[in-house]
Amino acid sequence: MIEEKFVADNPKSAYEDAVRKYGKEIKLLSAKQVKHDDGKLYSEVTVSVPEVSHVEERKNEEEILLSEVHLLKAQLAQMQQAMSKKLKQNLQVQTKEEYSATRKVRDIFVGKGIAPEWIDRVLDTLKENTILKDEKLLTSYILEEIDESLNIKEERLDIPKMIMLVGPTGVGKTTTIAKLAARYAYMLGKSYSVAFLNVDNYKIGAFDQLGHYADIMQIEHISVEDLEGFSEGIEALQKYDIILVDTAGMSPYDTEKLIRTVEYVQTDKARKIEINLLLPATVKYEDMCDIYENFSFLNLHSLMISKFDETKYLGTLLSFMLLYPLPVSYFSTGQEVPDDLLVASKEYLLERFIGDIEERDK
Ligand SMILES: Nc1nc2c(ncn2[C@@H]2O[C@H](COP(=O)(O)OP(=O)(O)O)[C@@H](O)[C@H]2O)c(=O)[nH]1
Ligand SMILES: [Mg+2]
Repeated sequence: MIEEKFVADNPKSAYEDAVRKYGKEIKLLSAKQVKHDDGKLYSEVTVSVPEVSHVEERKNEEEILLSEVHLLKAQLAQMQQAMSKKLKQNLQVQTKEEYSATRKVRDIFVGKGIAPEWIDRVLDTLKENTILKDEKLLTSYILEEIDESLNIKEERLDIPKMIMLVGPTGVGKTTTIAKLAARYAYMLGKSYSVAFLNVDNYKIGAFDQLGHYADIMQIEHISVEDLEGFSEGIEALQKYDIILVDTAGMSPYDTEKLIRTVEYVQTDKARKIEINLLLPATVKYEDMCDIYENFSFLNLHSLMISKFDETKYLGTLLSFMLLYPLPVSYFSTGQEVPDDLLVASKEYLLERFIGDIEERDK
């Protein structure tokens, strides 16, 4: 219990000062008027504060409240920190998921022989797309992209027609020509008149493979010794709907002659010559590109692919088709004449490629 004296101009304001300081629980002990040294009259109010603890309590309460507020603030800050940490972790997990899904799918396609540069080009177009986080979706998206990008040449038999097959030795040019002849002459709704022009100047005494097929199928065929005879041969076969031209694997010297001859023939408006490069599905990517580069000056019209039966893996071939724009017309799927020939189709390529991917996935 303390006593305190409050001084003011009048007793009322002195008392109010006391209340302001200690609250209404104070007890009025005395109130008097006193003349001070300055000669003025002042009111002196003396009060007792019954429970000092109250004041302390209030002070304590304030302090407690304040410390609670501080505590709360600290807890809030902690919570915020924890939340943002968790958020960050979640984000990291997401990008990790995205990263691993994309990486996994990329690895599968690249492992299957699809050119990394092509895959990366596709993935680049998907930046921040949610597909990148989903292996299955991403795989089917890439397969769709492959499907869309493949360039397939429709089979069109607008006559008169002349198809020349070029390519390295042993890729199946002569065999494919025999299959095409059988197809055009006997296996379509309409029967076309077909003739062979053989520029495959086989060695004397060697087996005339094309002549053999011509005999069996009763197909007109002319063999020319060299490229000079080529134009004469075409002249002689003008009445046929389709002329199929077989060539040998060529030395650079022969190739030069071939270009000149082809240029000469191509100026002949009567019959356009379609030059087809025959590529085996079995060679590695670099070889495909090399073969293509070596023959591309011939102004290639389209591509045919042989030896599908000799490989399970089509990634390399698909890569080549994705990066080189030449349309593909026919597939050779074995040695059997005339059965092992297919008109090129995306379905065939993708079916085999997908089968291959699934097999790997198991
Ligand atoms: N497995 C397989 N062998 C083929 C295919 N096409 C051709 N061949 C064979 O490959 C060899 C060379 O064929 P050929 O037509 O003489 O090739 P060319 O030198 O390019 O005329 C022959 O034994 C053919 O039977 C094919 O698609 N698959
Ligand atoms: Mg041949």
